[in-house]
Amino acid sequence: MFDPKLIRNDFPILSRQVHGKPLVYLDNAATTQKPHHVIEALRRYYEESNANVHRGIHTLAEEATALYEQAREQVAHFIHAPSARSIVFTRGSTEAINLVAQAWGRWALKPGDEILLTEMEHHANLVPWQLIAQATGATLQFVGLTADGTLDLAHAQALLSERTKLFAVTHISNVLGTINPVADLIRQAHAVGALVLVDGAQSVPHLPVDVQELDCDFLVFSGHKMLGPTGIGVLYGRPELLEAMPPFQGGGEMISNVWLDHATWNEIPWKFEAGTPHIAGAVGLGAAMEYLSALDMAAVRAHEQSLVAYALSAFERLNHDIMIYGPKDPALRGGVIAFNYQNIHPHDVGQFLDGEGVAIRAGHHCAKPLMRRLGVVATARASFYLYNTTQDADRLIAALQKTKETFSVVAHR
Ligand code: C6P
Repeated sequence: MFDPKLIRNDFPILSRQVHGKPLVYLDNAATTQKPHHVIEALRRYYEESNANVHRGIHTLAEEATALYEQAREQVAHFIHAPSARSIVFTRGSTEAINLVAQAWGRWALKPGDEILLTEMEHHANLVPWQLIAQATGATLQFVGLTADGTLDLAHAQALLSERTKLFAVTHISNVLGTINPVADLIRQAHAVGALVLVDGAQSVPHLPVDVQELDCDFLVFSGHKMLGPTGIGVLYGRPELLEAMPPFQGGGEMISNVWLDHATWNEIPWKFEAGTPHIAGAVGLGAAMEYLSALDMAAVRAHEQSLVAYALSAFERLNHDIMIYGPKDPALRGGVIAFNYQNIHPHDVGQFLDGEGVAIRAGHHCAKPLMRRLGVVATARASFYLYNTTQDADRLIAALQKTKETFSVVAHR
């Protein structure tokens, strides 16, 4: 039975106070807190098995290598990848997208080719494509949005053509919360011969993702947004694509043999892991996946959906002049609620809420083109995760009530 009140006991940071008030952590789209299980896995790794991987023949090196490769197996299992060969460890979603843009893009793109993106992408799934388009002569196309913040699916269909070589699309928007119908989009893109990269930074932590069912070519996500450490992330790639792509970075570990003037490459996935990797990070991510799997990702999704439904109706009852972005239907959105008061700057809202012990994010959320599309420079954003409760939503709403009262007084002085 999924019980967020019990789950909270596993997260030591959630019992701290901020400005003399119990912390309500609602900045989970930025990064998540860590359970004992992950902290303990990191401690155990450093206290008992720390060594470099794939290099030594001593016991610690063998243990560290086994733990690192076991984490890769755990990742493959978590996203239902057919084999751990298709799992490349990166620093995060950003590095994973840059890897595909540089390694696949430089190899596969030529002038006249098109890369299809959407207007709701995070900078991480936009700027790497701008760079590779400039380098190769490929052009960028963008799927527009409907008034309620969903993708314009007719526009996507119209833009897909035999010129489209890659469709890179976010699974869940980090601003609108919109859950995109990626399985349908992948089918449509494949029908014109395009590959699809799914940005799973906001989806893999929050709902069941099965790469075989989706039939995506690439999937990226970040460990720190799913209870794991910062500095570790994942690129899933179809093995035949990873085999065909040239390396991303050169150095130790990614080679098979090296001469003074040339080198040959290691097998996948190590071909894409130059240098000493974040071994402890991978071990921590494996532990995070263990923890999430024990809770069951379908239960995580159900909890977040009901929490967002609860919070959205509480927002409505507030009856403030608040604009909420993204689809109204909680079934169509993840755990993110971005909003703006008409007359209070989102940074002021964020700062006032911090004084109440409520942590949210305010800013452009690394999605400046989307902000422009929404006609704002920034929004406030509350984002929920498995350890949040309806009491947290109540604390948010009570703090917003106080914000409104305080700023109304200031405005009328
Ligand atoms: N969004 C947010 O507060 P990294 O930084 O590499 O772990 O993740 C990048 C990234 C890529 N795609 C999406 C959809 C994202 O939401 C993010 C990270 C955080 O919204 C930090 S800006």
